[in-house]
Amino acid sequence: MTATTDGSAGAMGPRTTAASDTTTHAPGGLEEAAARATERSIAHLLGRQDAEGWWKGDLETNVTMDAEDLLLRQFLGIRDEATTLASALHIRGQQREDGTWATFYGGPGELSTTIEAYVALRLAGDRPEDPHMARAAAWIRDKGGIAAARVFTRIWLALFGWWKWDDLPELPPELIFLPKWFPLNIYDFGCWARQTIVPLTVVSAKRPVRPAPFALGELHTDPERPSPVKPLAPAASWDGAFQRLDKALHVYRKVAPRRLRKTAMNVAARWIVERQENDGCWGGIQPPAVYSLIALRLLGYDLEHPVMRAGLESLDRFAVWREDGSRMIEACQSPVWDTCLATIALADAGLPADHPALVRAADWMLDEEIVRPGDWTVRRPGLPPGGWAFEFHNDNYPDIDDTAEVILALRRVKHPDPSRTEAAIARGGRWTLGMQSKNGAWAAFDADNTSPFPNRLPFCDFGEVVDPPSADVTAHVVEMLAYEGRAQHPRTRRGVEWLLAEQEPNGAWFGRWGVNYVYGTGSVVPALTAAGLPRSHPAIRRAVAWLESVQNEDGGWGEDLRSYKPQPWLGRPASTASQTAWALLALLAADGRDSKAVGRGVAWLAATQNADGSWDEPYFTGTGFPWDFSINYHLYRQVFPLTALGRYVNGEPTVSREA
Ligand code: R19
Repeated sequence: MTATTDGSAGAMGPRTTAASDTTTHAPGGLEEAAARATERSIAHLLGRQDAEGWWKGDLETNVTMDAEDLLLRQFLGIRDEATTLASALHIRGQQREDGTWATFYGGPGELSTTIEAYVALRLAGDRPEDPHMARAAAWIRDKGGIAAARVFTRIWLALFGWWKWDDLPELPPELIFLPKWFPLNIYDFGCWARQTIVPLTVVSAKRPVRPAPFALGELHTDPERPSPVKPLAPAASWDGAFQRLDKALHVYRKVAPRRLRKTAMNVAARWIVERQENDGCWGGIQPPAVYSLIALRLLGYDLEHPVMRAGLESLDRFAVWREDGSRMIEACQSPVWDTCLATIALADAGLPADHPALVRAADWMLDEEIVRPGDWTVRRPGLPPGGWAFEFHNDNYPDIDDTAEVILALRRVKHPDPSRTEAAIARGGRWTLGMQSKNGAWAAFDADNTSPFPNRLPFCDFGEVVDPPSADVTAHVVEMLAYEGRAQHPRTRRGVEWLLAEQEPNGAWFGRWGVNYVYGTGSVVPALTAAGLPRSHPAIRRAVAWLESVQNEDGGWGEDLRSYKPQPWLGRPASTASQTAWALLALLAADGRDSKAVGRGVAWLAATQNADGSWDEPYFTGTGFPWDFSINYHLYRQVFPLTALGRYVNGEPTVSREA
């Protein structure tokens, strides 16, 4: 169980603070203010390092996590009163005036999340006639009720008979037999979806229904006809073709050879068990753990089986207990990511390379290196291992983003055993180069995970289910390769070419794993300059012009999750510490500290810092899946401002030049 690290979530209103006049008008004053803010921020970050050397901020998402945790416990018959009440306290605390729940701070009500939260509160004993519940139910009905919810939500409801299994897309377990070259085989799915879908094939084949502890008629628009028939798209369209495939699979279900099905489920069970991490979880993230436990239970594993016991124990580690007695479930934990970013920030801020905190961090990161093959070998069979995952335990899925940033971080530390660092960096660099996709760019977990088919399945109506290359990850890799002295390596050059081709007409880059264009642009520009592009390069000038055009009046930058929507939100997103820092990283790399926009941004950071050296950030600036799943990384508001301030005060890190 993780102790709460801060309780700021949800407590803040929109920020109105402007940078103070004294700092914006006096350049000498600004440098002093920046230096003071840097010192305070260093102290704050050092105070939050674990004795083992890592940092970890809470990873806040939305109440779907909490609701599904309770529904899982209900399904397995292990839901207890204390856990239920603590979760209900958190869920109630996140409800808004209009009765809804959102997926990010200040966002609009979201139907599936609101349904799941409502059901979880009913499990906790809240009554339909309670005003907060009646408001939620009325809103749910107004939006189309359960019938309009995403597939995952309706699966959860089907587990208790609140939805008909037959009215869900089919996901046959025979999927596991498709060879690696065949469309829709499990390795065509992104690793997070793969680990979720394999157990769900078992669940949807078994179609279990546990007794419902209460009725849910109030969540249907028409309780007499709960599942309206959706019209079919034209057969010649992709949607129409996949709808008909789903109809065929519903028929196949009735005629599927029983021996084949049984074998498929056994193969799936073995696949799942082989992928359980040594701490009992699956892939370091909560959703696969939840569905794997249900699938294995349905295949006869009892709760005392070592696999099940370890799995159930790992679930408790996703729970953050807060001082008010509430319990929040993290979708996953970010210690490796937080630690490499904190190390880079402290080094940029001027901590000596042999500072004990940095050496401890490097030691811990070196111990976290993954030296065995994982699922990524399916697409890169000959490649030797050597990378880092995002979480404490996720050895089967190292990711390219973490590996690049860990290498950048290790380079900043003077470790007493340099040969150890060198060997780890060499393995990580080789693995990263080998994971380049065919198009010259890099994705998060896999190479060439770009099939167009998984997203077409009626089953996949939530989030991303493939892992194509992105500008932010590619930028981090290019930056790392440049600092490793490999800016001229043909693979680096291809990455740079891909980035240049990906720039949006307005000069920005799309941010896949952070919100959004400010993150993409803040990642790409420092990578391009590190790789040797002149500051006068047209791509860099266009990026600078774009960043300057979206700087807020108060000197900071902010971008709302709504920028992922085709019709961008026309509100004025409030400045945030992490996004202001990302913009500054780009501007500092492009124009240096004398830029006027840089001065105003640095002044905003200095003026909004808390007395203890921290920043507040209720806004979500991390991305799990664009729009559908957003993350508030609680350490982003500390590490990125410190990196930006550090580079303002001390200049850019030095790039080693090729021999
Ligand atoms: C950069 C580092 N990154 C490259 C790693 C970021 C990890 C983010 C945490 C992701 O946590 C998840 C992952 C998946 C899910 C799902 C889910 C949705 C659809 C399907 Br199909 C399967 C699973 C739900 O919640 C998640 C959380 C920052």
